[in-house]
Amino acid sequence: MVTQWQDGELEVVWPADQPYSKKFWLPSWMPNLRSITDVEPYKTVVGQGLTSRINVTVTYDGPPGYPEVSVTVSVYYDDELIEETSVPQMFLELAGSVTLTFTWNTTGVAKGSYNISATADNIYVDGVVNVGMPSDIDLDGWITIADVSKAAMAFGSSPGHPRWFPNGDFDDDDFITIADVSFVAGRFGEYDP
Ligand SMILES: [Ca+2]
Ligand SMILES: [Ca+2]
Repeated sequence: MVTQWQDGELEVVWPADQPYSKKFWLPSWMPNLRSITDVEPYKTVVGQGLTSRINVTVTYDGPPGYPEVSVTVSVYYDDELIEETSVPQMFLELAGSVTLTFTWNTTGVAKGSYNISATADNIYVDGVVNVGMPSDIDLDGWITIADVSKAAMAFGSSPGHPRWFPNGDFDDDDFITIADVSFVAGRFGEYDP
């Protein structure tokens, strides 16, 4: 007996003396069940040559037994690939949703504003990250007291803290330390050529 449960899903049940059934997914109708549901860059401003992390959440929203063994998750700035990785399908089905952290190294990336997106069975665009002169937190082309004070005001903070300011975490270690404040203070007076 053959039953169609939904578009693209057929179940074949063998006669009673052969107790066995199998569901088939028809590739051309395969739905977007492994969806990117969130893209979250840690920073909105990153110094050229420095790194920023990007969290990408992929969610499985279908019945068990999806035929693919893994899903490839790719993250992009505009049309350029940052990195891709694959998640085992079985793990995704068990967990329901998985958040992956990618690291974007902006070495060689032109200064400018970029849309961040990720793909799995779908594409999800979220968040704009500006690549600028390192330490120029406010993107005005100069390293001024405004930039220094933004980092200094966040001194001692980490994620979850009310003064946490990821754009000032130049070394991406989840802490605004003396190293971060020194990084911007040491460039005081520089301007974007
Ligand atoms: Ca500035
Ligand atoms: Ca830091």
